[in-house]
Amino acid sequence: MDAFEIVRDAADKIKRMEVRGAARIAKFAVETLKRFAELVNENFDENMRKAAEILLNTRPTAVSLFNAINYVMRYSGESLEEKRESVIRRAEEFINWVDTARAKIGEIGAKRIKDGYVVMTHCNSSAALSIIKTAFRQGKSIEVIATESRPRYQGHLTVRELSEEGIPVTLIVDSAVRYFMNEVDCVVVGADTITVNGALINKIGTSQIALAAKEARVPFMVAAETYKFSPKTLFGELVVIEERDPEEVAPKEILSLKNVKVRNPAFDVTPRDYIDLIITEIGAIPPEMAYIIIRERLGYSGMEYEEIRVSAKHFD
Ligand code: RUB
Repeated sequence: MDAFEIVRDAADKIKRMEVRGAARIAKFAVETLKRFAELVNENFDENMRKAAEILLNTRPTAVSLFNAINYVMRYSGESLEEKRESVIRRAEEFINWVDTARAKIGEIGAKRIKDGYVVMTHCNSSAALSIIKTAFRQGKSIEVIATESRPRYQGHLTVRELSEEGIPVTLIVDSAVRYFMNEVDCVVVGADTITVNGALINKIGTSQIALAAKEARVPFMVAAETYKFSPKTLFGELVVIEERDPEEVAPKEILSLKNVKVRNPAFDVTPRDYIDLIITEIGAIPPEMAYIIIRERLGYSGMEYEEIRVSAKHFD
């Protein structure tokens, strides 16, 4: 495969959701950029930029993809070899960030899960599951309630993963969340994006769970690596919510009915008032601290918009 074919093939895998989940998408995009940089021998800057844009124009909502690509694209060097080495080094740094952050979130978050807890989770988040698995590995007897997460049923991945780990898990339909909430001790979900004002963007249905949790006084925790915080929201941009093909949610005979519209948003927004804690790899923080993370951890203070090297064309 030639270098651009590798990138287009990777972009296709992300679009078709063969590779999915904010952390996995970010890591996969960075691995792809690294492979690309190893193969490119001319017009390095221009070709890197093109490859970065192809990858960015896949899924619009998870800021992890944007942060990952921009991390790598801040490479330095004068000669081709220096630039190539810098891309490879930065890509490896980012990959290491993904892996170590997930483990650290597991350690920190597990302290909030007590022996005997019933934990509800939604979709399939590697960060949220890291917390649940760490608590279980510490010997705590816990149970999980997992939503199926229509329309793509990522809940099936979650129950499979938990079952392999030996963790008792109950699968429920998304609309049964309120029914089961009184049996739940805490909710743990992942994040696609955290905005500067501490709102969470995650799999569609997350905000309903947060609402039900608040009403039932059940703590609602978010597991989010610091690369899930959005510098773009600091500059006033809104997060684009991906709306997918209606065919994912309704059969053709319904889609062809007169006067019927079918919509399929993939994510929703949970306001910060519904979030008790965000578990990051650098600590458990209240959502109000999102700005500090964007400024101090990601290094954007609002002055250096030009520092953001690559933006998705279709979604801006
Ligand atoms: C996945 C989803 C996950 C977050 C966090 O959506 O909403 O909760 O991406 O996952 P999709 P992780 O399946 O549409 O990509 O913690 O693994 O990054």
